[in-house]
Amino acid sequence: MSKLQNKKMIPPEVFSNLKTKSPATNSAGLKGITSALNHAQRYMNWSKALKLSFKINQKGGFDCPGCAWPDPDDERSVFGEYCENGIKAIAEEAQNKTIGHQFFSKYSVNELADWSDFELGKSGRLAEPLVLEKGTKHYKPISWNDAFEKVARHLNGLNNPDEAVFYTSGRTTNEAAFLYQLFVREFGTSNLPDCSNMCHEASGKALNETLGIGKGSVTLEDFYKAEVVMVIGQNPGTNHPRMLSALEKCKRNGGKIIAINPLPEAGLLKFTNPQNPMKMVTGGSAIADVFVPITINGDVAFIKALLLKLLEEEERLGNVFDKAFIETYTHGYDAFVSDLKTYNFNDCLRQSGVSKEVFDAVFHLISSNDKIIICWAMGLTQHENAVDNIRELVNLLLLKGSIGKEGAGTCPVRGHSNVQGDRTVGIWEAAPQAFLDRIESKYGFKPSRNHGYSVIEAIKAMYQNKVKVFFGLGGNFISAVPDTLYSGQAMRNCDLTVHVSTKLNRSHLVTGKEALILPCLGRTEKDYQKSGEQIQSVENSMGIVSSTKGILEPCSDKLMSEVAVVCGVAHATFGERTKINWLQYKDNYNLVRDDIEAVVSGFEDYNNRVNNPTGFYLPNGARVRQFKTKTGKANFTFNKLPNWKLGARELIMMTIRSHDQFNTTIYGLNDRYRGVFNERRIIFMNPEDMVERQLAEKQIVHIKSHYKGTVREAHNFKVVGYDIPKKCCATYFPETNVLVPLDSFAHTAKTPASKSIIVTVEAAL
Ligand SMILES: Nc1nc2c(c(=O)[nH]1)N[C@H]1C(S)=C(S)[C@@H](COP(=O)(O)OP(=O)(O)OC[C@H]3O[C@@H](n4cnc5c(=O)[nH]c(N)nc54)[C@H](O)[C@@H]3O)O[C@H]1N2
Ligand SMILES: Nc1nc2c(c(=O)[nH]1)N[C@H]1C(S)=C(S)[C@@H](COP(=O)(O)OP(=O)(O)OC[C@H]3O[C@@H](n4cnc5c(=O)[nH]c(N)nc54)[C@H](O)[C@@H]3O)O[C@H]1N2
Ligand code: SF4
Ligand SMILES: [Mo]
Repeated sequence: MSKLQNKKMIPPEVFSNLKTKSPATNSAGLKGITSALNHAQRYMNWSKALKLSFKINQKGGFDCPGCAWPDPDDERSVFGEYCENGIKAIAEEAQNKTIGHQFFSKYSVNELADWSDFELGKSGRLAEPLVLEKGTKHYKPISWNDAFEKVARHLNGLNNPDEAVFYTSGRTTNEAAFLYQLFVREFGTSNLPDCSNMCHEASGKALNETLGIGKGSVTLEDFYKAEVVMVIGQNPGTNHPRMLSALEKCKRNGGKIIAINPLPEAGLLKFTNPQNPMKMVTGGSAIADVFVPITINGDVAFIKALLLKLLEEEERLGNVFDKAFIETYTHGYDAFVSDLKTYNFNDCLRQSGVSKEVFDAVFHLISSNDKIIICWAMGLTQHENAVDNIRELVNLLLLKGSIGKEGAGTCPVRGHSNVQGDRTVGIWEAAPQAFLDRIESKYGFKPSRNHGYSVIEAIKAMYQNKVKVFFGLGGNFISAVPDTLYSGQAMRNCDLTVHVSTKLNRSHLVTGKEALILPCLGRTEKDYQKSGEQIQSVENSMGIVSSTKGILEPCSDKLMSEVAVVCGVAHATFGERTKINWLQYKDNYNLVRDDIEAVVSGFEDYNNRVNNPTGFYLPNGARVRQFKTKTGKANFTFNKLPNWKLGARELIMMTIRSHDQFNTTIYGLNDRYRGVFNERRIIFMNPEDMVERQLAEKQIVHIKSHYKGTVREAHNFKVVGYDIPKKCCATYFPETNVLVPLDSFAHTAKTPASKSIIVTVEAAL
């Protein structure tokens, strides 16, 4: 592969103008509000911004397109239920500027590939369908019909349906997602990789095996009643800002917060509630009662140390474990205890990098309480032993009986606003056979019973020319996936790549031999169809399904809803050979919800209940101690300590989000809470590690990752000294995805291990 080609796949390696300050010690508050308003004002007009901020997350309003944190069932603030990043997410979508054929006749795909992700995003909303024909370098307009026909021609020309891959990002609503998977299954494949494969897949795997449901068990009310909330491997101040309000309320009610993170994230330390005018004046609340500066991937070691001490205390005093719960509801306790006893407390604590003093503070809180909630996100799921991380947390909750009771349980905090709902309605390359049975009996075709490709498998198959068509419903595949250069080549090997998108991104520029951009409506926009204005629905991180309805006029009259796009593609692909009347769904989304009700359990009376202002809860066995596992009980598991070792010059690197991005969408170049301004090409390092390598603050370095003898390189990053454990370092995603080895992923879940990359850092000469 030529160097030039490489460069077109990754963000340009140029610097802006790095400025650093001491990291913030408080989150949200007035600065959060001003930052959000500045952002809104820069890209939207004021009346639009105001209208949106009052309707966001309100009963009957639209669901925030940001993260999947739930809305309070009652007491919603009249100022709007939103946060700084929610406002940024809608400002990004509801931009004034649009781009169409004139923009693309001016700039070739190669020119655009030299733009930064920030610049690509700021170019405006995609306003008309576009095609990149074979051998050409400029996108041109295409009619919707011709676009659908082109997709259909490619799909129908394949030797076998498994030569196509259908990716989903997690913003897609239940209605669009259900139809999409139905179309894919009728087409004949299970190739439905999704962003979840890179996100909470490990949580789903671990929780299904241990508790019989791949989702969390708590509700917002539980947060208000918990005695202890452990926030581990998660940065809520940036990524789930309104979670801080729940933590604040928990503390007001006497709860304690333990934060376990290699970085002292501002949101974990102190928070000023922007919805509370009094707090804005008085300066906010401290959040974490105990902060645990753990080494990257030291979590199993730390939790094991905790389990060992708890066992010791239980054997001494007999009042630490919930023996009645263990007896009635769990399986495998004795074997678990024998396995645990093979580990040594001091070794575990040493491996976690945590001091005895901090350990004791955590131990005290856990041993003396039993209403415990554990929240986690990507800091636990993106490691080779990610499934072990989560199973070990479940072991802890089971010992304490902290599951299926008030104020206690599991809380995997989901990322994209409907990533959980997409899985519920069938976006799953490994869907359960019972679900496929119901599809077969409702629609009369035989869905493929084989497991399809997950993200990593899809990339390999494309690279090996086993896949010819890539279709993406939302997302930015090429920037989100690991091993950018390999994956970019995989994309280029396809005959056709199609993206249903709202905004321009790198995946529109690293294409197959032909490419289509199909522009769609966003969450904030009204969706007019034959039967009138449509509502759609989403499921949040706590299993509540609620409606969402846009309030702005669409930014262009050439957009289609995702539902209409899926119906159009299906109709063109199947023609007369289907029994399903594909076009009727787009005229009236009630029909889609009727079908979801018929196929997916928990959706009884969907069309009525979706109008309930606070939505409705889906059934959740773990919440009521019905564990639908193979043993019929909650299962204890054995989890080994990770066994990677660093060479003398090596560091372990995590790829994280700045405060100014939503995944691959870059809102701005600041990471205010971490004191970094105007630059993303940085590497956070421990000052002692810098001295050992003779690296100065802001020095330019190259980073090399080392995996099973293969070296991957990312060039031109500036060093920023930071309060991070020794031998650990951090960079931003997606700039360093080029360093994440495709073959380094979580066992069984296949989540790329993008939080534990072994690297060396060298001064650029
Ligand atoms: N504003 C905004 N909101 C978002 C997103 C966004 O990009 N921007 N993305 C959305 C999505 S899709 C997701 S999945 C979530 C992501 O939400 P997070 O998981 O909070 O996001 P990351 O930045 O990946 O942060 C991971 C955190 O884990 C810590 N960490 C890393 N490695 C380890 C480890 O080995 N052990 C421990 N204990 N901690 C570790 C990091 O220091 C960091 O604080 O946010 C969602 N919400
Ligand atoms: N190194 C590293 N890699 C990671 C991660 C990490 O922490 N580190 N995190 C992983 C995680 S958790 C995730 S979830 C993935 C994210 O992977 P993706 O979901 O694929 O990526 P996003 O950046 O969220 O997608 C943004 C694009 O979605 C489109 N879009 C936005 N809104 C809509 C809409 O309403 N409809 C449609 N059709 N399109 C829309 C826009 O065109 C936008 O450019 O990345 C993963 N990759
Ligand atoms: S916490 Fe998440 S869902 Fe709520 S307003 Fe903020 S970004 Fe939106
Ligand atoms: Mo995610």
